[in-house]
Amino acid sequence: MILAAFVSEPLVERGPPPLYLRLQERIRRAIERGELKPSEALPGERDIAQAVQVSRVTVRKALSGLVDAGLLEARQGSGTFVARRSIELPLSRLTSFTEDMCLRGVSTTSRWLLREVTFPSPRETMYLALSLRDKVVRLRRVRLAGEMPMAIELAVVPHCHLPAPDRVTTSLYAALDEYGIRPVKALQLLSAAKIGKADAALLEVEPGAAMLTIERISYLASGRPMEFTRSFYRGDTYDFVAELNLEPT
Ligand code: 16G
Repeated sequence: MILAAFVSEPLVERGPPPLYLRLQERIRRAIERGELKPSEALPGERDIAQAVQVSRVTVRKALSGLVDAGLLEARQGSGTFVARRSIELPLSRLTSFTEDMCLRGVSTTSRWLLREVTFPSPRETMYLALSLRDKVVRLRRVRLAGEMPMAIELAVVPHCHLPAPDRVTTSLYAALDEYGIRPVKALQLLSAAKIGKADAALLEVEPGAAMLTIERISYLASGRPMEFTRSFYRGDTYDFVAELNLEPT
């Protein structure tokens, strides 16, 4: 069995802090560095104990402390796993991916899959209320939070609103802001799906894993649609929160 880097060296008793706390520190660091990924299984207690040369009681104490701290999850009968780190996103605020992540202290990057100026599909023409001669900018990206791929996002914007698509580096909304354009309203459609093979590779999950699809049409203050997006979010990294208010009577 190949053991993870965090158990590659024995822990040597050298006075305080106690061994279980030092083992916890190693696991914590391995999670922070991404050597242990969310939902990844840890080696069994016995393997860890042998590899770092401490007793199983010490390993159990270290793991149960990390389970209590929410960093690990103990699953009955199947072992100990790195906890899923899910990000809660509000459903009622019109923010961009970059702004949402920034609020959570996470930096974002994009892996570009497509950036083109082209004619819209019939559906896009309809969603964006375009004429058959209008062109659109089509952007397709894998959106990452830190090192982790979170979503695949297709954004379609009328070319007249984004004459220079190269201006979109990290954030589409920041680039639109530069043209003085900002959506003030959006309609979203949420649905559940299973991820296909090609997208699974992009999001580094197993084919068939659960996904959340969100389609959004955003509107300018004038009522004109300015963006159609279709995003596939990894089901294990997002929770969406909706705030519900009583309609004033
Ligand atoms: C969000 C929006 C998407 C928008 C993008 C802009 C949802 C479901 N979708 O992902 O419509 O295009 O933010 O993000 O919230 P950016 O400015 O970071 O490129």
